[in-house]
Amino acid sequence: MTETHCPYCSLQCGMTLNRSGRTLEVQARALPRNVHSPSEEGALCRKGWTAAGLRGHRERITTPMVRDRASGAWRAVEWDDALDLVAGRLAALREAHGPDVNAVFGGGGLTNEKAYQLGKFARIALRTSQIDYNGRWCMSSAASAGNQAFGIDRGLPFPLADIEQTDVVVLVGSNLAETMPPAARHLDRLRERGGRVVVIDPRRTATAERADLFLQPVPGTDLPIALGVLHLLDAAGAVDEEYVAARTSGFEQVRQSVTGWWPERVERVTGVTATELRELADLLAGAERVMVLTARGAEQHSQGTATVLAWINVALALGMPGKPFAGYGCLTGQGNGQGGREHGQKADQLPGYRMIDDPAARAHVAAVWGVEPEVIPGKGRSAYELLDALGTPEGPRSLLVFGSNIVVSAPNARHVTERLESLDLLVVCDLVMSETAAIADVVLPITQWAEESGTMTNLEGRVILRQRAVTPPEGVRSDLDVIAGLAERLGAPGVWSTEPEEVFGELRRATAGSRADYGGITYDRIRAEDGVFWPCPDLAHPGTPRLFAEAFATPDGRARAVAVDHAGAAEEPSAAYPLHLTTGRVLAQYQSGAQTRRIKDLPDDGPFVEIHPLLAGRIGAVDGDLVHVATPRGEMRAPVRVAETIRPDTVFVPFHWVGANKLTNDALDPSSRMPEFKVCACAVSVAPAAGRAASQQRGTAAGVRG
Ligand SMILES: Nc1nc2c(c(=O)[nH]1)N[C@H]1C(S)=C(S)[C@@H](COP(=O)(O)OP(=O)(O)OC[C@H]3O[C@@H](n4cnc5c(=O)[nH]c(N)nc54)[C@H](O)[C@@H]3O)O[C@H]1N2
Ligand SMILES: Nc1nc2c(c(=O)[nH]1)N[C@H]1C(S)=C(S)[C@@H](COP(=O)(O)OP(=O)(O)OC[C@H]3O[C@@H](n4cnc5c(=O)[nH]c(N)nc54)[C@H](O)[C@@H]3O)O[C@H]1N2
Ligand code: SF4
Ligand SMILES: [Mo]
Repeated sequence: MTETHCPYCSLQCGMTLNRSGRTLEVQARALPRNVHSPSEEGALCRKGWTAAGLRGHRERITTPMVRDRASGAWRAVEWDDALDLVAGRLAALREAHGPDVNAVFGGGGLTNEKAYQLGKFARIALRTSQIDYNGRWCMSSAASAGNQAFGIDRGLPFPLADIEQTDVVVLVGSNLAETMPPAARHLDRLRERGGRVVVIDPRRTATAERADLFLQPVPGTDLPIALGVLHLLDAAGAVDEEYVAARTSGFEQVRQSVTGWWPERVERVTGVTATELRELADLLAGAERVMVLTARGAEQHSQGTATVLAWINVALALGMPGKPFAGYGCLTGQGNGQGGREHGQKADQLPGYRMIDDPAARAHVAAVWGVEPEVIPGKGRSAYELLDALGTPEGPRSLLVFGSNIVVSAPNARHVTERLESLDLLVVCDLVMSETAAIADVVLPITQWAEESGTMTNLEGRVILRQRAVTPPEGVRSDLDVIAGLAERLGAPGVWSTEPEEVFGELRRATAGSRADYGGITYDRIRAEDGVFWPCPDLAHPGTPRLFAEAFATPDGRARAVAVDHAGAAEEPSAAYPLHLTTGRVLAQYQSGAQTRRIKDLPDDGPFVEIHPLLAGRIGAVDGDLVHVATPRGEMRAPVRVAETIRPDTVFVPFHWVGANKLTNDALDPSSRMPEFKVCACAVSVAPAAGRAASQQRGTAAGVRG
């Protein structure tokens, strides 16, 4: 029996794994029994229950593979040969073009130990500045806003169960009933207590079903909603002036900036009526405690950072951040979405959120790594900019991918796939032949979840431990082994342990004294305490479940209210592309689907296009018809799902299958470099030939029924 956590999302639900013969049985495990938050009964979603389905799966890769470019044929090779080949080519490229010719792409699903070691590997084994990761496409706008407003980026500055104790929770662009199903019980309990739930989403989702107030805006207009709410709060005298004076800076500019956002103007821009907006403002003005939570719906925009800042301003105006059971938080997404961004996978950061261009930070980390600070390169390119530069005269010519299925999940994916194909060398470490692995030159088979140990930091900033429960399949190695094997072959300085607990020891030293200080966290403590919240500077420190009670992490201790304005989506509807396209998730699939599409106990109905009956009527489609969706960047076909729950001017496509991202826009947020996954312009029509076939079938079915 092994105590561990789910392999998927940032909730990191507790699990117990039991081996019986060849099968691995999953049980929900109560978690956490932490003195700072109410104890929670165990719960898992469908993905968690079926997580053992990849164990012994016939599609697991169990030997390194090399692909012949000319014929496309794969051949199995020995590990030593594969690592020699990769290290040799990386060294030769570096010799010929300099260290920035090699690039690394990481993931927010990697353990803290892997993320840490990967950042170190890029900087002192490859000596490249070119490393970034898929978290840039996840919560980076909230991170950038959190840093600006609070001086720190911890997704939730309080335990998740605090939701139950607030009075009003506003969910801006989160569908947590489908993306973190066990968390929905917090909404239910809040409502049982008499609290209220507000949901803002262009679709009436399973989460919206739990809402007391549901606002259904045009995609990309959460920012003006926040401006309008603040306008009304100020007009009603509902701003907590004492708090604003004592705990914030910059609020007067913010107040000025919302004077023009009267409700009728907000209605014209967002589609949310003036009445609904007033209802929201009244609800907030009358509440003792308010919690504003954003997720990808609000953040994955070219104005994502500004949107989050606008909602933080609402929370500040109400005097909430730092108050018990209130404030602002971001619901991070990936299993290690929080820890994955703290330890140096980001192009501009070193472990512990130390900035790569800060001399003191470089000196601290260099000492831990056993190198001179000058060895550490400077800032690299952000995720999309890195991919966009691949194979260009100025850009990298090799890419090592650890924990991302770029071909499916990157925006403007057709273009990105072309860039990947233009590389001299593409190496993918994965469990399965993902769509990205399939176009690589070398694929290295990696251990998974129950086959290895390591820490993860969940959406609350709680550091937890995944423990090895089973022996990995023969031929498969950990990412830590790959990193160490390549570092050694590249003659890298420093220590390259393959033992997670040893790597964690080094990570503790590297983060000591930083914002995300793990100095006092050990594997034993995590086991004994069911997780430890950072910052935790020393062994005697209890950890920090709640931030900001006394001060914010800014130099003057005040939260910064930053005035922002509405710029709109990078691409507005036009005559040729008259509708809004948005993208997102369904309960049964995870991310690019590389793992969940292969699990036989999870329903995989394939991609679909969700539209409103009015739109369906206009284009002459009925449920199940094959439709064609086009944007200026690409097109896809999939069966249509007609649903009254979506705005009539909006089309929704889940991104778990190839296709959705051929459509999406690669416009980037100026500060977070987040691509605009959540809105662009599109056109939808019934796909000519197949549409006819579908309606003929329907005719037959109707005939039979008649
Ligand atoms: N089942 C499942 N769960 C997951 C994942 C998964 O792939 N599958 N992935 C995990 C990860 S990495 C993440 S980041 C989280 C994401 O968790 P969420 O952010 O909850 O997921 P999404 O479906 O991407 O987006 C949420 C909602 O945003 C809405 N939306 C679209 N455009 C807009 C807009 O302009 N404004 C507003 N307000 N809403 C908008 C969509 O309709 C959708 O219902 O989920 C995690 N959990
Ligand atoms: N259109 C659209 N696109 C989106 C989004 C959206 O809402 N809309 N959301 C974005 C968001 S929030 C995210 S987080 C990204 C996620 O998208 P991806 O980065 O593609 O994430 P995954 O599908 O989780 O990919 C993880 C890959 O790594 C493998 N893997 C799992 N564990 C390990 C490990 O320990 N080591 C190694 N080496 N490999 C491992 C898996 O098999 C899988 O192939 O997608 C983004 N793309
Ligand atoms: S909610 Fe997330 S962590 Fe929990 S079982 Fe489902 S996928 Fe796993
Ligand atoms: Mo994500």
